Amino acid sequence: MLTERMEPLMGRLRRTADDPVKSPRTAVIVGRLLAVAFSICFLTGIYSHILQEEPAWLAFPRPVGIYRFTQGLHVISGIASIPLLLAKLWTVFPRLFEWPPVRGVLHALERASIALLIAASLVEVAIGLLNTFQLYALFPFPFRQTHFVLAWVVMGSLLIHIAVKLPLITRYWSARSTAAAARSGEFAEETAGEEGARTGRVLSRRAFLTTVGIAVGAVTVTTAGQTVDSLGFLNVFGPRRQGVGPGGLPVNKTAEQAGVTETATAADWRLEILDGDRSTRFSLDELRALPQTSASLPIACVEGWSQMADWRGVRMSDLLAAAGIPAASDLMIRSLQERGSSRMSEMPAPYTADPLTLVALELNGAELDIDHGYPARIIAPGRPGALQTKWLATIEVA
Ligand SMILES: Nc1nc2c(c(=O)[nH]1)N[C@H]1C(S)=C(S)[C@@H](COP(=O)(O)O)O[C@H]1N2
Ligand SMILES: [Mo]
Repeated sequence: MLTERMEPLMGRLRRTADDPVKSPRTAVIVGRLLAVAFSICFLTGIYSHILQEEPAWLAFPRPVGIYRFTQGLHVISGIASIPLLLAKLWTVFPRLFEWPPVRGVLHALERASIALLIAASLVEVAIGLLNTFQLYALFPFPFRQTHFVLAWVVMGSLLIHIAVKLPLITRYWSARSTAAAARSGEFAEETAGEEGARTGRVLSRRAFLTTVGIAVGAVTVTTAGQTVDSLGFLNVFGPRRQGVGPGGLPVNKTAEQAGVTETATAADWRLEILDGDRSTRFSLDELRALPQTSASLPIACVEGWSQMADWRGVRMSDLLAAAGIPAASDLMIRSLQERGSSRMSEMPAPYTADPLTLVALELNGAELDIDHGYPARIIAPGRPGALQTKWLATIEVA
């Protein structure tokens, strides 16, 4: 009964397959681009995820902007994949209504993997985009872990999808192979849209792909400026503006939001270095009296914005030496902030010993603004912004 009523509808949907926009060739073209965007996003995402776990074996402090580059690429490729994903769904839409919906066990598995791929991809890019706007409080699950697990689901189901579709992908890989398939007559239904070459309807594919290209370009150039300096002036939708903020640098969390306005400005503030039960305390003047080092290092936030800045302060290794502690020590760094996920960070020895890792007291030639971590903050090369702890309270040898 249901089948009888559904068939004509499904038939009608299926017939749109002779539209070149919905032909396998278009699906392959868009699919290739999407696979590239997803792969870049996946690899840079894995790197970011592992870095946040602070393993010493992955300490790459050089080049200093390495994380700025990979995370910028992660968010750029993630945002670019949104119009590509929508275009791909549009292209294959008729085929999602294949009838009968299941033709056997293998076919059922294949369709299930596609359903999983579509659902996981949509959720993945949606929560990623929300994260760039710091809206992760919107969902009731931990962002980073969920984003990480879903990434594997997306890539796993994508690999299955590619494996299943491999004959079709190779058939429609190039214009030449597509023409050969059309000529052979063997794939008449699939290549129906390719007939448009004569009727002029192939133009609609070109128009479609041009539209997709413009959409990808538009979302990219209007957001990439949050991390690519030369595109800063086009940054309309990126949530952070380069150069805007105290000291010419954006602020991710203000002192007020972190609840440290009073403790950070208290006259009795001391930076405490702890090693077992030994404690050494430094006032701000005592920190200023130690040798001062300058370093140009970026703040590179996981959310996709980043900016270079000039920092000045005490080298971490000099500070540890002043407290009688070897430079290459694993550290636990704590902020005055009492709540919130970025109130502390671990620092593996390779970063601690790095001559560019500073307890910064100055930013861009002036005393640190309270929103940038006054009286003292961490700045280290090649690390995610979330680990550049502001409003330091204690540094403990782990
Ligand atoms: N104590 C503390 N330090 C912190 C944070 C925080 O919330 N609390 N945010 C971190 C994050 S996520 C980033 S990206 C950088 C941003 O530094 P900025 O606000 O000085 O630009 O600070 C880091 N240090
Ligand atoms: Mo961040």
